[in-house]
Amino acid sequence: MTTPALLPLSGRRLPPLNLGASAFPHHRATLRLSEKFILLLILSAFITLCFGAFFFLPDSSKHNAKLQGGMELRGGGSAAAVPSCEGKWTARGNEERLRNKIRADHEKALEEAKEKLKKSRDEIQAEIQTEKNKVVQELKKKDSKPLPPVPLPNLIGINSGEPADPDIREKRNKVKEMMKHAWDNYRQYGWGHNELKPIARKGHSTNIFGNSQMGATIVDALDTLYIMGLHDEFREGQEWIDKNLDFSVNSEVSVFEVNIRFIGGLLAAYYLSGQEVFKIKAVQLAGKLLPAFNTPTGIPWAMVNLKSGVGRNWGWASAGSSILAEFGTLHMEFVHLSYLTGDPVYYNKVMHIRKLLQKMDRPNGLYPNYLNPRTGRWGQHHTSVGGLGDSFYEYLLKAWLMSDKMDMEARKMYDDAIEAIEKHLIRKSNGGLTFIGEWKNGHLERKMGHLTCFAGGMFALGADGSRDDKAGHYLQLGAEIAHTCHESYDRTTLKLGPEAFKFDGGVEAVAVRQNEKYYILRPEVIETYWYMWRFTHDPKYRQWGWEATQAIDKYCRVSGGFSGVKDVYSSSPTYDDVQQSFFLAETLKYLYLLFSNDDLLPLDNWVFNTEAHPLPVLHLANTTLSGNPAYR
Ligand code: DMJ
Repeated sequence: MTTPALLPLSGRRLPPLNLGASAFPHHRATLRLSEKFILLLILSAFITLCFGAFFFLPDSSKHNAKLQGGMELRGGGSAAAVPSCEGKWTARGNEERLRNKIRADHEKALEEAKEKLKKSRDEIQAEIQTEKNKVVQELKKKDSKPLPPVPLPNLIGINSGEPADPDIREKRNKVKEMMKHAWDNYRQYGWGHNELKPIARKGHSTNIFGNSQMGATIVDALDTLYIMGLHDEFREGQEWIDKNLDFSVNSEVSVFEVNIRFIGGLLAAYYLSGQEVFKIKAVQLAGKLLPAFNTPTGIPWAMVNLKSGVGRNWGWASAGSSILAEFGTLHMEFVHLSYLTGDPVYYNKVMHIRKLLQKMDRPNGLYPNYLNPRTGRWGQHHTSVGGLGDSFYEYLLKAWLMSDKMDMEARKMYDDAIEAIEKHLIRKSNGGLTFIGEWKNGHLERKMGHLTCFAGGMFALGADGSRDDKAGHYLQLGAEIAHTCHESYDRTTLKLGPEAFKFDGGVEAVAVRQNEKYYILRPEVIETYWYMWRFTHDPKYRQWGWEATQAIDKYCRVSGGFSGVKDVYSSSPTYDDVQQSFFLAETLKYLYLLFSNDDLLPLDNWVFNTEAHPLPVLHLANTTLSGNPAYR
């Protein structure tokens, strides 16, 4: 450190200290100089000590010293800048200054509080809100950082598909008109809510979406709007998502539903339109789902609170179990998330689930619907290709398809599962209808759900590439399931399928219990018609699809949208007053595709998630699918 006081003393630079023999003739002068120099050294050491002491004081005293020094300086005297060295500041003086400072601060705070109190409650609330908004904006800025660019997969066939046949074109236009009716009414009466009550003409929601208005219908409908060429409506939806879709809400949602509808919907909208906002939102939401995987086994909870990250399972599930169709229906979306972000975390989560399932014993080769995420043990040995099990099997097949048929591990798991299902769950009724029953309490329940009807399409989709080259067999199985499910529609008054139907005691493809007679605008039967149409081009599938279109338009359409009906066997049906988001995402999309050419979303390039959101095939290297995170 340079000591400024050295210069004024001599008025010039001091000569170097000379202690050699040649120094003696100038002894006196040299001594005087040395004395001066020593004095200077002592003085400079003293000053250095003062500064040093300041820096080496314990924290609190340093703070006080700074505080007091600062106060003195502001008070107008520079002499007190080094007070302790001059011995001017006694302990009492320090205390006094500190007390004054505290007093001044208190007075200032009191003044500010008085000012605040003069303001009205509304003004205070507005101020708090402004502060909150600032914080939220800051967080949003942080969250919406652009993601690293990745090469987009082959996105072909995202437009048109216009059929040449005028009759088919008319049918397709009818479906588009129905979509417009559903959307416009939601737009008018339910905008921002999750779903619509088309009769009460107001918003609707269920516990799967939590207690927040997350615009489920908007997100679910986007890609259908896009492929139908409803671009103004698509843009409205995009704008709402951009401005309003916020996941920092204290809301407990279903991990599965949010994944298939929101993440699937956002990813599909991103791939189709190329708009970054959808990708960013999908990634933000996925981050909020990750805490659900914090269980002793890594099998996720069914529900997670988006804000706190606390997860739990449905109260009704066997012994606190997670559900096969829920934790087993994440793979497609999570692989895409890792692909788009370059972050292996999503991929690792779903691969962990797969590995765990591979290691487990399976009764009769079947996967039970319930698995306890704490113990890693199966719950009740119930197996279903309908509710609670369905899309787990679907995602094994689709994992293989979306890896460009490289993920052989998934294909093997699918083949094994399907063989066990065929052996233990698929039967022919007395009247010759092929059905898929459910395994319950050690025996086969001869009942099939509407949900199970998706399996016809799945068998057809998986025919190519099947073990022992049984393609023909699986295509035939798909056709038989399609036929059975069509019968379940045809044997009703409204020509709409019941929620579940039996093959027992003379009953064939008909619902027996009152609480199984409803139709809630579900897509599965139409989904199977569409896959069968794509693989066979048998005109009966378009015919059956048209029957369903007319029945929906006749019995489910109301002036405020579309509603489910409570009894498909009644000629005067009552409405359930819910327009489900999957009606726009799936039912109308599959109908539209059924009356479009095959070059719209070709199945060689696109794989539909279980909510009918198309995701492109990823051309991933084989090695990357066995646990290597470097798959981009
Ligand atoms: C949809 O949300 C999905 O298809 C899901 O896999 C099961 N069921 C509903 C529609 O019925």
